[in-house]
Amino acid sequence: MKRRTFFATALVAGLGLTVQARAATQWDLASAYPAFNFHSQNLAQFAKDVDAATQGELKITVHAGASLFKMPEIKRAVQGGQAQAGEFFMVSFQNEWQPFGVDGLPFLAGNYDEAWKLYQAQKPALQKKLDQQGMVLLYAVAWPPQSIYSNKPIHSGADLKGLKWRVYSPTTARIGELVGAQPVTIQEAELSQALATGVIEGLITSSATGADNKLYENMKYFTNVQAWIPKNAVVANKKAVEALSPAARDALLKAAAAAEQRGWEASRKVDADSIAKLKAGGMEIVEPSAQLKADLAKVGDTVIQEWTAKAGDEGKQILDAYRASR
Ligand code: PCA
Repeated sequence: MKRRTFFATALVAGLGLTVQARAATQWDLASAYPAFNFHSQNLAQFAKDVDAATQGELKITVHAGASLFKMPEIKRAVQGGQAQAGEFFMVSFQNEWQPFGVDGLPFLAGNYDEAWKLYQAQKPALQKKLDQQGMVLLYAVAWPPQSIYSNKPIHSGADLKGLKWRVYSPTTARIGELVGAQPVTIQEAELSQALATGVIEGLITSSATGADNKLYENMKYFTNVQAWIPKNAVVANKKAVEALSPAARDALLKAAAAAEQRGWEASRKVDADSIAKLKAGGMEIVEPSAQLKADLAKVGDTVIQEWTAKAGDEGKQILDAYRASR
């Protein structure tokens, strides 16, 4: 009798705890881009969807604008569980694992359809890598194509020589070196300030980031080279995911799949809208000259060769799978 009571009490206590934990699961999601940016808005919708689908069992607070962690710290924070989830810019982490940078390779994927195929080729290795690091890939969304902003016209590779060149990844730094520019690493969150103080004379980023940061106030030319389409990854800490009820986990992954699709659609639309904003702000939208294209293609080939040598079999598999899917 006594024994039974003990077990019953333990069972009730156990259930009580589980119910309580389920009712109160709170996640922090760290992101680095301004709240009005399309990635951040997508994250806000994702958090809302998860809340609704789990009936409040999982509440995700999105901390946009690098307010919880700066972009370079977010991945490690999720890995270590200081934040249960986060969004990071994959190509910035290429030195840690070369395939993080495959979508930053010049002229490998120049439009959204190709970028999606490249993502599918990268995904199995990416999921595995993140899993080994104690994380789960929730979704990944492309930035609009990356093009050149400058305060003087860029007709050829030689015109980039000597420019103070803002970079955000090993590849953008290497491109800067190859064209004889002066690479300086600056996070998006610090971009406006760097522009205002004249630290930068050129950069390669999306139409969206240009519009978000009103680059037309400091730069005159947008040279539409569309060199690559890099992605943000949204990840969660694996233990935090495993601690969820099966129903909540399922709802989380479903909401993530929806966010991924919504994000890619938004990215296309934001590209067109942002180019219009750049124009309205007084920027000249320039199509690249044949010379510039040829010069950048050469730099691109070098960068891809170097990447392939470093990325080994894993990199080769991704490129082979991508090329076979085109
Ligand atoms: N904007 C971010 C990442 C890529 C992009 O389009 C940046 O410039 O840092």
